[in-house]
Parts: sequence; structure tokens; C-alpha cells
Amino acid sequence: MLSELSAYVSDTAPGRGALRPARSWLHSDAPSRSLNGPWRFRLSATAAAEDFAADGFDDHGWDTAPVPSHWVLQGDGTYGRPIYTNVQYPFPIDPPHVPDENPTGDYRRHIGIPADWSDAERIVLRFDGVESVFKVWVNGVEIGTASGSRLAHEFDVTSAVRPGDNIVAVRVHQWSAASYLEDQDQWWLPGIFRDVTLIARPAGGIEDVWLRTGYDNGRGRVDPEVTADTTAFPVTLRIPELGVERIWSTASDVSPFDIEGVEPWSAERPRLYDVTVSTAAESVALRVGFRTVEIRGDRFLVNGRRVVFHGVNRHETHPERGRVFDEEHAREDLARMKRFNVNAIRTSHYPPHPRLLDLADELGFWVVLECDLETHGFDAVGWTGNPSDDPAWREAYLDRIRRTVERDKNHPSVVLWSLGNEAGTGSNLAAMSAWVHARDAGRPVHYEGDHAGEYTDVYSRMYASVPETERIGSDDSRSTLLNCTPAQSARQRTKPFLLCEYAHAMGNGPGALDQYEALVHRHPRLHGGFVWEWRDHGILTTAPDGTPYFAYGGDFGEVVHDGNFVMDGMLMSNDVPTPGLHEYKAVVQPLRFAFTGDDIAIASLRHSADTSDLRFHWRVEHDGTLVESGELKVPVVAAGESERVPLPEIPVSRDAETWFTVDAVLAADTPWAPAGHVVATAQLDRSTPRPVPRVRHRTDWRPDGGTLTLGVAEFVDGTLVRLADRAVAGPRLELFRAPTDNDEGVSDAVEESDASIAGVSNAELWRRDGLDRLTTRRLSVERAADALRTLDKVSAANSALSVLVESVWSIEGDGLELRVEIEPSSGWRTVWPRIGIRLDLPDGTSPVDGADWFGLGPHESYPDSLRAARTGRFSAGVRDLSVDYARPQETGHRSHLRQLTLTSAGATVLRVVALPDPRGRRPGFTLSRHTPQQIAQAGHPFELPDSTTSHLFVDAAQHGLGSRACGPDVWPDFALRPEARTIRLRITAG
Ligand code: IPT
Repeated sequence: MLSELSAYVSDTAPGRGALRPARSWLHSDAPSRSLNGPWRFRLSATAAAEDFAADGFDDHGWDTAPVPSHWVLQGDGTYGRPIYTNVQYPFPIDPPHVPDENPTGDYRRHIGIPADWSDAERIVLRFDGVESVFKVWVNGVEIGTASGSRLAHEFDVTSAVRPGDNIVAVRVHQWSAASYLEDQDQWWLPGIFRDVTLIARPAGGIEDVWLRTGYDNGRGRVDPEVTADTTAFPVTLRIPELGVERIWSTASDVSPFDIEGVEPWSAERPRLYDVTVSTAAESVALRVGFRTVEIRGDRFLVNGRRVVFHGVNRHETHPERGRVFDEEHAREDLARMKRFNVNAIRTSHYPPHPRLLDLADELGFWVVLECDLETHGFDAVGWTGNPSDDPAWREAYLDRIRRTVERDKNHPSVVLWSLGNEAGTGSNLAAMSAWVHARDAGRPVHYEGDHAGEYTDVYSRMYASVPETERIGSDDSRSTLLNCTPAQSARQRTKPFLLCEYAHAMGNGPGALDQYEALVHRHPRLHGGFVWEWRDHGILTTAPDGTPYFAYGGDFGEVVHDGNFVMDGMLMSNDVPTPGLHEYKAVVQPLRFAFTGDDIAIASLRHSADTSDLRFHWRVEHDGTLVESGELKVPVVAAGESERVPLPEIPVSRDAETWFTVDAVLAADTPWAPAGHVVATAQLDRSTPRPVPRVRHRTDWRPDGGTLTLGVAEFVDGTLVRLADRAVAGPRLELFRAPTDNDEGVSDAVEESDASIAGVSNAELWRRDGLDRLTTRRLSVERAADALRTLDKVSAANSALSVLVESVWSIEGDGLELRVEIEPSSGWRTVWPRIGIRLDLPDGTSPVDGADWFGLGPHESYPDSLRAARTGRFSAGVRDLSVDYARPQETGHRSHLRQLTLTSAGATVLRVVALPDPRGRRPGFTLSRHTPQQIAQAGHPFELPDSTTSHLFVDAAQHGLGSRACGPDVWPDFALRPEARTIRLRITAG
């Protein structure tokens, strides 16, 4: 039986007693005290724990916990463990009720109130974030309750406090009615996880201020709103840098005014001006940016110019702190976004720590500020009882959006309000939107779930395929849009479009970023989108043997969980960018280079900034070796314009490939990158064609076995046993790759991809066909002068499908050539992960531990993710050639190989030259310490077995990546179908 004391836990209303209206998070000089730090703490298993809040209560048996923190991340399991679910509710769907088993954290601390605070008109206790519902007492007096975990709540505690020692007590329940509204795809992390502050509000102070700004052609506009009582006046606004001082004697004097000669704010040039708004009693400091947000027809404009969002969805997540904000880490994270050409952030799916928006203003991002709302779990019950359409929850919805908008309304970076995520649709969402429209005419409203466009201003979708996105961008009135009638489709096409989520970046991937980007430049209605998502949410923990690793769903023994679906960022948990992030940077780079004849045209895709911040460096390489470099003189290119400049004289080699590379680099240090940082790159192939050595066809083949030495290779009965004086095994046909998260995906967004079968993952099809367990039968071994030929039939248990592999070793000139002809039988129905060969190089006394190569690099690349790769000469250690994806999977493929040197402690072991196949295609290579079969078995990097062998894979082809973990499969052009392939290698010893 739930005690009456905790009845509020299942209340659909947003709590009682918090101050309204909510107000901005202001930098004020009013006295305040941070209550962050150690609090007395006790965890109970249910919400019915004994009363503890009384004045003078003895808490000596309690523990101590830091505020802010999540109790499940404290004490290594003492206080429960994190739970990860995506859509599922980790409690019965029984709204608005939650189980009696409801971890409840009681917090308590003393605070001293300075004697001079007795002058204060009011004492306010502010909580910036508490998950999920909480109740507050001061000196045993009950103050109120609140929910809305990532929203600020303030309480007036004036009548409860006394000078000197006071006791604040807070009871926090992990589950509550509010949990139904906070079903975001992330860890459930209870506790007081943001700042707690006690504030002395002065008489005659500024309750709130909102400086709406606008910009038009050099003229800035300030449209102020000051919330203060009459005794606060006069109120003075100053912008020292602009020589502005406005003194308002009464509230009715407060009115808009224009300022000439201001510079606009944009994500590219985040120009801010310091402002103070003061009364005799209080001064508030703000930083304003002048900008006007506007929708004109189907265009989303800032300062009159179309915005293209090169955005990411950003959750607040840290491997040790969870959602606890760390300014230094957040700043570095945002700086990293800038370095990777990210220009926009969707604050998925709740307002971040308020300070993050100061950083976004300062560093420059277009921000879609999202309310703390998601009821996705109702999908499981056909949206029956969805709070979004139930009047009992209306006040909670309105309270959430008011707290969202009021807290963050002053930020120039915020250009769109978003009502929430995946909460179905309904009248409560429409009411939220109506409230925003009434409150803030200066920013449009976004909500993806409004499929028909009934109450929102932009059209938004998630994970639309490339063809669907193209249909949205085009004016084909015959094609209706998803979930829309023809009339609704027509309405949606009158609005700007954005992809609030796309390119699901789980594991190795996503592919096809460039295809999405190309659409944005073809169809001006398309305004880009936000990759799902910025970073993995791994939680740092340790394996039983003490090895540290990043945990995902299921690693804490959760009853229901969604596995590694929480590891879907372009940045790994340890802040290491994935190859996908490098690809993203290259795809969205703000400059386009086009080479024509002896010219280069440089087009700027920027919003408004010109290129005066950039320098252009060029270099020429012969087979990857630098031969000449210099600076390209490029006139300043205005946003949206293009300039053509002559190329320098390029020395062309006759016997090496000649590549010209141009890098646009920062001319000076910025707050997010040093001078010299590469913003954009392009390459031009100036190689002279060179003949490929012809395959020498022999006629003198005769059956033979026994031992044989051909150059650096030694064979027994046709099987290679030693190469360059070391034991080796293979080469063997390899068709399997450790399935990526996208290979394991069953997403049905397979539209127009004949590569996939709906409802079945490619990985499952590969396992069914036995690609991971191929066996070989040798059909023949033959010899000719200076040559050896074997024929193998490769197939899997209980399958009649097979692949014929002909391997020819021969001495050509002074080297050894291996030519492998791979030919599948008829009847293979699925795509294949790879068509390649694998050579095992046991460590012996000199482990192969590194590679130098000329080809594409430096990062791994796949057919639908090649834009970050450049042609050059690279080197890396074997471990650095693999990416430590949170769940081990295919990694390390380097495409378009020309030359490869395998090394051991820096010394050359083997040199391999990859010849193009008859159609001019080059293979890729992978050097790894594990086989795909071993990698596929491991759930986490620490589960990979110890290795005593390096494995070299040479792939005639690899399947693309796609983003089918949540989105489209590999685009048909990049899907690998079973087909005949040739691999030709020239091998020499070190
Ligand atoms: C979409 C969610 O909005 C997002 O929070 C995340 O869960 C993402 O999926 C997958 O990682 S919703 C989905 C039904 C497309």
C-alpha cells in the first residue's frame, strides 16, 4: 500500500510548489551558494521508506554521496546499477503507476545561511536536474515536489529558512509517473545530477530578462522583456562595445530599439556582444548575438540566408559521470564537433545543462533545443493510453515546454524549439506548440511525430532513405509522403524539410553520407539533418578479470535491455573519433573543389562567412612521396560563390602515380582548432597511364605434389608453408566478415535496395549459408616451369553452393606473383560480406606488427564510405589498424591498395604489390590480430582471445556499410553480389 506521503510519485501533474513562471538561467550578481558537494545519502528499495526529513533527524548511519551525481554510478553497485533501454519501459506499462520496487534516494545536508541574507526579499532553492521525481524539505518544512528530470525547478524557501544552520532534505524516486514521459533511448540514471543552488533574491531585483534580437543588413534589433516589480526601476541596459545605454524608468518604457553597425551572429561567425541589465539591486550579464530566424516559403533562413544543418544529435553522456555536466569535457566535445565540420546540434532529447548553450553561442552552432519528452514505449501497446493525447497529462506537457523555453530563450544559438521525441501525436503536443507560438514568435517549432504537419512549422523525418528524401525535396505532386494524405503531403512540401535523425552511426558505418549530402545541394527545400548520434553512451566498468571496458545494455544484469543500441555515436566512449566521423567531416566540408584542365574552381557552401579565415596549401606526391608543395593564392570566396584559380605547375612522374592535393586550412588559431587545421581537402590524379603486366598463360601444366620452392615461397603438396623464411598458413578464401551492427540490422527501410530481404539481417543470411565456416576440398595440384597451380572447391556444411578457387603462383621477372581466380557456383542468393583471401602469419620470433602502404588511408574505408580516404602513403601498427568498436565487428579495411609492406619492429618482412584486376579494380587489405570468426564471437573488446598470429586479408571487394541498424541497407551500387573476381599480387621478401 503506497503511503499517502508518496502519492505524488504517480501523479500525472508536474509537481506542486515550484515557482512559476519558469525563468531564464541568468548570470546574476545576486548572492548565491552552490549546494554541490557531499550530501548525506541513503538508498531505500521502495518509496515507502520511513520519514527522514524532520528537523534534527539523526543521519549518522547514512553514507555520503556527491551532488551532482547519479547514485547508480556511485559505490560500484552498492546503490544499484544503470539500466539501458531504448524504447522499452523497464517497468510495467501501467500508467501513471510504477512498481513499489522504486529505488528511493534520500539526501540531506546542512547549509549555513549568511546573516546578511536577511535583507533578501526571497530565498530560492534551485534544482537544475533531478531524475525522476523529488520532494524537498527545509528544516522539516515540506516545500514541494517536482518532476521533469532535465528541467530546472525553483522553490521559494524564504519562510522555512533561518539565519545560521539549516537542513535541506530531498527525497528522489527513480520511477514516477514522469518516467512515462522520459522514455528516451539512453541509460536510466536516477539522482540529483545537476547543480543545486540557494539564491538570495534581492528586493528590486530582476526576476527575468529576455533580450530577443534581430538582424537586418548591419542593423541589430533588441526587443527586451524585463520581469521585475515596479520598485526595481529604473532598469539600465548597457552594451559597452556598441556604446549603447538605455535607461528605462518604468516598465512601460521597456521597448524595442535598433542599433546600427552591428555584426551578425551565425554558427560560422558567432559574434557575441556583452550586455548588462541592471537595477540598483542586481545586475545580470548576458551575451547577445544578433540574428533573425525566419521561414520563408519552404526555406529556413537565418539573417535572410538558407541554413543547411550539418548536425548531430547530442545526448549528455559521459563514461564515468553519466549525465552529470563537466564543462571542460563539454567544451572539448563541442570544439571537436567544430573540427569535424559539425555546425548544428539537436539536444536529443531534453535540454542540456544550461551552460552548454553558452558554449554553443560562443563556439557557434545552430541548435535545435528539444524539450524533455518521449513516450516511445507506448508504441508497444499501439499507442493506447499515450499521454500525448490524454488531458490528464496536459499540464505536465505544458509545464515541460514552458520550463524548456523560458530557461533557454536568450540564446542566439537556439534557432528551433523541438517539442520532444517519439511521443506519438496528440492534443497535448499541439497545445505545447500553441504555447510556444504565443510565447516566442521568433523561432519555429519542430516535432517529428507531427507527420501530417498539423501543428509544427518544419517538416521533419527520421531515417528516411535517400530516394524518400529525394521525393520530399522534389515537387512531384503524385508521390505522397509517408503517413500523409495527398493534401497533407502538399502541405508538408510547403515547409522546410530536415532529417532530425539520419545516418545511424552504430558500429562500423554509416555508409551513404555523401548521397544524403548531395541531395541537399540539389533541392533547396532540404535543409540537411542531424546524424544519430554524436557519441557512444558506454559506461566505464571492469570485466571480472579487472580489464576496464565500456559497458552497454545487459552488462549490468538488467531484466530488460537493448544491448549495444546505445553505442551508436560517431565518437567512441573514450572520445576517439570513429572513421565514420572522419567520413562525415569530408562529406560536409564547406568547400567544393572542381578541377578543370589547368584550373581549380573553389566553391564555398558556407552560410554567410567568406573564406578570409582560410589558406590553401598544395602538394604533389609521386607514389605517395612528397615532391613539391606550396601555397595557392585564392581570392576571398564569398558564401555561396566560387572562384577559379590556375593550378601550379605539377611535376608528373612516368613511373609513379602523381597526385595533387589541396588542403584548405585555418589561417589563424580559433577557440576550437589551431592555425593549420585542415577544414577541407581535394585530390587530383595526374598520373600517366602505365601498362599492367599481362598474365602469362602457360600450357605446360602437369599434375604434381611434393615440395617446391618458388622464389620466397615454399610449398608442400601445393600448400604454401613458408614465405620469406617464416611459417605461414593460407592463403584461404575468406567470404566472411565479423558482422557489423548494420549487417545485423533488420530494419525494414530496404526500399529500393534489392540487396536485402525484409525482416532478416544480412548477417543471419551469411550464417545460414555458412560463410563463417567454409571448408575446402583440393581438386588438383599442378606444376609448370616456375609455376604452381591449385584448384580448390570451397563450400559449407549442408550446402550445395560452392566457390571454385584457382591459385597460380609463378615467378615473373625477379618476383613472385600470386594470382587467385575466385568463381562462385550458381545459386547464391544473398550479398556477400567480402571476396578475399587470408594469409596467417604466426608470430614466431618476429611478429608482424605493422604496415606501410600506398593506397587509400589513413582510416579504414568501404565502398559507400570513401570520401575521407585519400590516396597516399601511410603506416600504422597492427593494433591501430583496427577500431575498437564497443561490440567487436568488421574493421580495418583499407581500399584501393597499390603497395603494402608488412613490418616487424620496423624491419620489412614482406612487400606486396597489388595489381589491378582485368577491369582496373584494386583490392583492399586488412591486417588484424584476429580472424572474423574470432571477432564475431566477442561481445566486447576484452573478450577477444589473446592472439599469436597476424592475419593479412586481401579483398578483391567488400560489401558496403549502409546504416541498417536503424535505417536503409547498403545502396545497391555498393552491395557485393557473389561474382567472379581476380586478385593479383607480386610478393618479395624484406
Ligand atoms: C530513434 C530515436 O528517436 C532515437 O532516440 C534513437 O533511439 C534512434 O531511434 C535509434 O538509435 S526512433 C526509431 C524508431 C527510428
